[in-house]
Amino acid sequence: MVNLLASLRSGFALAFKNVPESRVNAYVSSGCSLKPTLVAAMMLHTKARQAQYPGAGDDIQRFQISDDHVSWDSNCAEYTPVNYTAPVVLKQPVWADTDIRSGSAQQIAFNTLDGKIDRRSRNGEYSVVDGVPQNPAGRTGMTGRGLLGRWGPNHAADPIVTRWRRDAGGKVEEKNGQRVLEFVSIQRADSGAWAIPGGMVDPGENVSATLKREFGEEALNSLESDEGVRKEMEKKLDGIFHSGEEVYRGYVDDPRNTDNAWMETVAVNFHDDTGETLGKFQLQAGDDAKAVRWQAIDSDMAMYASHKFFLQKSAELRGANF
Ligand code: RP5
Repeated sequence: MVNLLASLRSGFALAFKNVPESRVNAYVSSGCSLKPTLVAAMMLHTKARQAQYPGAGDDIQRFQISDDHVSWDSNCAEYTPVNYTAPVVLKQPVWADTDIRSGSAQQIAFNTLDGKIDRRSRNGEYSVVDGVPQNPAGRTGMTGRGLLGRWGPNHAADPIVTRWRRDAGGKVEEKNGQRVLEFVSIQRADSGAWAIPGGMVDPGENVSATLKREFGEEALNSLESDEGVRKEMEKKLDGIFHSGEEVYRGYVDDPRNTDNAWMETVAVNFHDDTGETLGKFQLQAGDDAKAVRWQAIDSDMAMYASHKFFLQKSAELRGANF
């Protein structure tokens, strides 16, 4: 059992909130009963359970569940999640599905590449219950899609652009006997939280194209640059973005997730060892970022969604302080 858990843990590579192994075999008797579940031992989303939903009124509060009852394997008869899909999603912009629960004609092929829309999860096949997908990380206290356009997985990509932090004399700074890595961080306009400059993968788009496009739009303000500057920028980005190292793929503990719609990502680290290429980019916030900066990677930073975990993986990859 211990070996199975260990291999599943490393395979799934999710580190949201650690649940002690003893909990896996625990049964509780507080109205809901818990079945032992391996998934619960590996990932426990917390931001996707925050009472107040982003951008929604105070009257939209998630049903609060204890850690023990997040897993769908735990019977929870009293679970009455609030149903919420944001008005902007219900208006059905191009990036959103229709409300399939209200008898709409849209046919969605879950767990497949559905035309140009990738409805496969990076964590394996997900369940579809009563016609709607079920969040593989468990209960969130909310049904519907909230602010997310797609039922099931909503795919994103996160470019983690790093360089070594140097003092005025060019010497790499150290902390706890290890070099300090810094990354390009943006401040999200929606919540004010600091984040990796990631974004949604467009239908039919390659993740590598999304990584480059999102970095250009949010950290270099490419959308507002004139054509000559943009072309020059794209050339430089092409040179740098061809050799990244993936640090994570799968479920994201995003505050917008619901029981039926959730974020997934591929996070890739692009490192500039000398600080001469990426490190010299003129940063300028654009699109849905309101600020941009180089930020040291450290274990006490507060980041959006699961971004701190992706940064920890990047620091480990480069042998840097965390
Ligand atoms: C997070 O949301 C992902 O990790 C990615 O950074 C981001 C994508 O959403 P938008 O920035 O496009 O809102 O879950």
